[in-house]
Amino acid sequence: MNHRTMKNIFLFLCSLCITISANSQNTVKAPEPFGPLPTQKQMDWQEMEFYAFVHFSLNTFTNKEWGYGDESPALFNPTNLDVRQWARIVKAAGMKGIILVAKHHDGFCLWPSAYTERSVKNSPWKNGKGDLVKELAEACKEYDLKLGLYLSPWDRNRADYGKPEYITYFRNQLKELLTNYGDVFEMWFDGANGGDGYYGGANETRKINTLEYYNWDETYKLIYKTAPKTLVWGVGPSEARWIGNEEGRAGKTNWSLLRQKDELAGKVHYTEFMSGHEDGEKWVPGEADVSIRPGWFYHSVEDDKVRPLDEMVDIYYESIGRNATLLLNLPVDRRGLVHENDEARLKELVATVKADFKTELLSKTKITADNVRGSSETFAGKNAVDGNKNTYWATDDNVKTASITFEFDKPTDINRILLQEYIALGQRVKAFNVEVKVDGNWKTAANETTIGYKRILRIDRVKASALRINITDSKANIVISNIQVYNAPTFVRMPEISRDKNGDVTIKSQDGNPVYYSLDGKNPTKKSTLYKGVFRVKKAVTIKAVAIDAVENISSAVKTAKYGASKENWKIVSASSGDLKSADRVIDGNPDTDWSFGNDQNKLPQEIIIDMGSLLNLNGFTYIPQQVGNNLNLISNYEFYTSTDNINWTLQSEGEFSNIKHNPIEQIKTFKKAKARYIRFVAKSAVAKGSTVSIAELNVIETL
Ligand code: FUL
Repeated sequence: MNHRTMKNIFLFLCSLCITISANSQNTVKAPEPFGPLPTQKQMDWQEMEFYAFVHFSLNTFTNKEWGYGDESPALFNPTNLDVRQWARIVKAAGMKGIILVAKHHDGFCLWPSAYTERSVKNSPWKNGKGDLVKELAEACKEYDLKLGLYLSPWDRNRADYGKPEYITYFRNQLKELLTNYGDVFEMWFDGANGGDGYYGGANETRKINTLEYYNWDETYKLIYKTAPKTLVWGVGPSEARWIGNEEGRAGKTNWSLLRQKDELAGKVHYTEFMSGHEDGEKWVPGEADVSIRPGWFYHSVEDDKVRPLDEMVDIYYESIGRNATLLLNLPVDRRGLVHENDEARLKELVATVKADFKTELLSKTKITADNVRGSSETFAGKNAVDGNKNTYWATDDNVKTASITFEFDKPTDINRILLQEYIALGQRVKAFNVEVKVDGNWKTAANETTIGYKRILRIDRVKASALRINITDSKANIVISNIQVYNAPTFVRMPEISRDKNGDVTIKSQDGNPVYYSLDGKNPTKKSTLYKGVFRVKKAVTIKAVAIDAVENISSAVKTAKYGASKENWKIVSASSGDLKSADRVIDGNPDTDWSFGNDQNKLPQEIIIDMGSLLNLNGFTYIPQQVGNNLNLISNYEFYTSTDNINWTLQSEGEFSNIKHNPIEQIKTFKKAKARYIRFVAKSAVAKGSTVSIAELNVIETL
């Protein structure tokens, strides 16, 4: 063989090598999809991540959470309604859309429906010429936001509710909403259904079988025919599910899958929605809904009860950070505006989140994955940090455990880890952990389960020279589209304040930081009184406290606790049943302890009488329902009486604790001023079937 021939053979072999390696690149196929998959509509929806809810209707003007159905449309009279203000605030917060409650359970419609007189057309707002859905649709367009709508399946006003005619009415309204206002990104069907109501004057209780009555299959067909781009949420064979609580929190384990067939057969308890079902047969991702205040509708008594920043930040991490979307309610007030306090809190939340995710730290690291699909660049570890949502790190078929390691060029402070699966191919990861290399030693920083579309972990800050993600269990081979790491600024948590029956105040800082407080209503600083131990304040007082990180000199948000006069002289006089020895829990100042009365033998109503020890001027009371436990014993209808002598009683307030089942918050009821020494609280009906009811705390609202 001459030199030339050898060279030719050499060149031939080289080109063969290149071809083989090029082929091996090209022939490494993408992973096969696994299990139930999202539709494009569901993926686009999931990427919206954060959007707003607006509850604004007759309830805003009647100060209720649920209207009975007999309220006059004439009460709907906002003085300064400005949907562009809503849109501006929502847009500035980086939210991607607004879901408006077009009709709540009382049946009042915010658009001039052709099928009812119970709408804005019979309200003084714009002399009956207004159409709020239209106005909001236009504002959303202007601000590049998507519009979603809530149409309550339950209607406490309609005489035909419970009959087939109502279903025709309901579907007609659906058609109106889905055809007259442009694209609707989400249609929201709430699960609350059947119960007492006005029902055209019948004033009775009507129970329906939600799953059968609405014939959801037909209703959904109609929706998809009219508006194929609309994603349907909630009851029926929906494309997204409730997260199982109204606190905006998803489970740490959160599958975007659901055994929806079982659910439609009534076999799934709603608490399972927090985590979905690993073996679910359909892609039904979770949406976490929560109001920025305790209630869904605006109540001026809640102006100082806007959820604290600490809670809002937790909600963010426990919804969007746990593979759910976040639907945050802004209850529009009687002016027709998002309240200043709510806007301010939202801005604080957004600023915190922005600061937390300011600088990504992995993109400059050295990356090694211990398994890369077909050893191909197309599926290498670097694809998880390239900022491209369509590229990913993937492992070989059947490789369900694998590690990816990131080495920093120098030890780096880190405390946030963000992971995303490439969900177009299904949700796979069942378990993973995170290790950090500190001072040359590997240690575990987190042990977790699912990832899904997005998972964000908050870990204690560590100075790591390297980070390793170990996927320890997966349904199929691993497909990770994004991994990011951040060093969020120190977040100092607010202190907890509690006061017992005798007026003894305890303040606890959660991270052992020093606490400073004030009793004069002013915001405390480092110059205020340093908390050194329990102190006593018997009179009505507003306590404000902050924790200050001693090292970094960073302050927490201000914790505010308002108390009436101490309950030192309060005594339980009598109760119609129950263990009286422990009845003191109703007045012990601690919402985490409760007292039960009534049981299956002792039918409701049941009542408790309290002596407050002296004559007080009252104009309201609050009932804190049982807070601790799984099946809470909640009161749904009540009467509240006052007396100066424990003989003659005056009924001051009666009614329902609306929506207490899904949102068991402190219930605040106000009435006209009354002098009283004794109060009598009657539980008329319970949420659960039995007749055991429970009270965590009763308080009175004093007036001058
Ligand atoms: C609940 C309803 O009953 C509430 O009033 C509110 O609309 C909330 C978002 O859903 O179940």
